[in-house]
Amino acid sequence: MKIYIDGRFYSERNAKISVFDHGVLYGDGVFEGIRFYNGRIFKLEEHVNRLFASAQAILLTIPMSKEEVAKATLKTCRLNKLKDGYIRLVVTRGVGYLGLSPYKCKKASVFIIAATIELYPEAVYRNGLKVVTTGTMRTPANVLSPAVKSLNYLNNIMAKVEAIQAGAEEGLMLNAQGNVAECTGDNVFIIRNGTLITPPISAGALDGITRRTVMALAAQAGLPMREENLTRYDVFTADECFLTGTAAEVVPVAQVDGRVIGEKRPGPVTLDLMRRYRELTASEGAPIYS
Ligand code: PXG
Repeated sequence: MKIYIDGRFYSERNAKISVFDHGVLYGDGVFEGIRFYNGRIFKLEEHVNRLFASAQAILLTIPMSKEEVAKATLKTCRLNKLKDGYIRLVVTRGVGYLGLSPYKCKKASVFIIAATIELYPEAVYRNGLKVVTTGTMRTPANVLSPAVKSLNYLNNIMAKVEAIQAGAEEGLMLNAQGNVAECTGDNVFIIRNGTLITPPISAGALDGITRRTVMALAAQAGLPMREENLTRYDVFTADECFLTGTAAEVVPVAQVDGRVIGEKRPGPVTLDLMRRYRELTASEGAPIYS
């Protein structure tokens, strides 16, 4: 495996970051998880744009242009001779001293890993996920904007731990008002009376690229869609529920806190959007080999 770090490629065992990097010391940095399918990176430009927006929000200067980041990402896939997989694109604050101030860090570091990914088992896409509500709530915007895809994932990780300990695959995270924000690494959608509903980003969700893609696919399919605050009751009583994320794609939810959702099996709207999403990922994206 060849890993990109700051303009050079390293073998897996030589790909190293300093213990003085503030990404390690404080989780000070931003990242993206990106998929590539059939030799094309899906939504590369959108991911690079979100990376730069996250960096802008935390006063982090990425020492490359967007075009350079996109090119380095494509090259990392190409050098690893991969056609399908998962990319982790990370920008850390860089090497500094002990002490919080990021102003002591001279230059941000950029690293890119292109690998394969373990999805949920195929059965989950046929039978649906088990989800539980977590006591750990989503970081409120007045603590750290949930729109920033930062290296601070501890609250999501703690929520994921709660979900796993409860025997579920995913955790449903609420905001400070008690409304649904999102899951630990995915956005949430429900279908009620033929309408697709998802919480607004202001409810405390990441502006998911898969979320946006699914909303566009719903519009193409002529499916009524709106953003609206959702309670747990709304999710429990939905006709269908699914999650979206780069890693998970579109994944049906079968059960939330022991309540069976709809007919338990993935519903027709979910199945249709899953199919449309797969068709799109198979045909669109920035070519790695050209
Ligand atoms: N919400 C959160 C909190 C996320 O981290 C999403 C939603 C979905 O966004 P995209 O743009 O991917 O549709 C994410 C991103 C994992 C993993 O291992 C998942 C994400 C990030 C890093 C790791 O499951 N999801």
